[in-house]
Amino acid sequence: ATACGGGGGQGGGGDTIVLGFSQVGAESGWRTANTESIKQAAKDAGIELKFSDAQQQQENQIQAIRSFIQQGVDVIAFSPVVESGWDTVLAEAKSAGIPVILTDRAVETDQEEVYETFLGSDFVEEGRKAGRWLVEEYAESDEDVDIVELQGTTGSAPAIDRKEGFSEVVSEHGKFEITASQDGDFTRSGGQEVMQAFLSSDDDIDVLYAHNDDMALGAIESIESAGLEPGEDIKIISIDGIKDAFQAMADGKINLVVECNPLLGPQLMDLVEKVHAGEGVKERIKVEEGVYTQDQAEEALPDRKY
Ligand code: GYE
Repeated sequence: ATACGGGGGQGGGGDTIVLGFSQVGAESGWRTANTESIKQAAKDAGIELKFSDAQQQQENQIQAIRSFIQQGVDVIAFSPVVESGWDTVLAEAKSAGIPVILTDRAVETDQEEVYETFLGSDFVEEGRKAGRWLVEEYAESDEDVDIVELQGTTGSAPAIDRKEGFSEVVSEHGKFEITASQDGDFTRSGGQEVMQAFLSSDDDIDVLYAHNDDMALGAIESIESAGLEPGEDIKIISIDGIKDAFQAMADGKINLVVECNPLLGPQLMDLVEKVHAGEGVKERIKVEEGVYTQDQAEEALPDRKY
């Protein structure tokens, strides 16, 4: 029987694109905004989304991708929790003839043509932006500057690249020294715990460089519990630009936020449609981002979308 109107529904019209998406987890404000953006954009584009949350575990992601292959989805997209270890599952998707799109984070592979495109930020450049601001900030000072670093998840593209870009810039100046650097897994609790450990072994920290806002916000709690003033006694730089970080900046507790835009949903759905239609897409698509200081925070706050 044929139904008039009705629109879609199960088994209706074979032209609805089915997208399997494997998300990293729900570790940060950035991630939550990214997930919402993807879900909303899929709805808006009329794409059927099979969404799976890997709780920051690579094996969960591999399992999810295998299950998408088994279900015969049209396109697979994922945000790889770590950079390496994807060759086998990517080869499996390829031999099943299912195109793969990487979003947010990159993979490390020497295989050719195992994914269509990578949509995401330039994390090395974000690290450089953080470093450049610091160099400017201390331009007039001859004293040594002790920096502690809160790294994102070990082995993840943003942790590797944000460290690299930052070190590249600050290492050109002898006065900067990264005295401690540890994994806080991109979470508030991770940031809080690791910062507490940093503070108990060093009472002369000048700067905290956090690979994301959530770790910086967790660290602020530890700095305050230690009787110090975040943003004053210890300068704080973080990356992402979530509302809470803008609020902390407006309150004087964070000094610089390097923006990393999570609202990738609409662009991703556009790529899904193109790839599904067999159209060529660029191999690398970067996201445009800014840098914000305390004097801009208050004004920018109402317009922040995440
Ligand atoms: O900066 C962090 C999140 O991959 C860019 O992951 C993303 C990072 C983001 O947990 O907050």
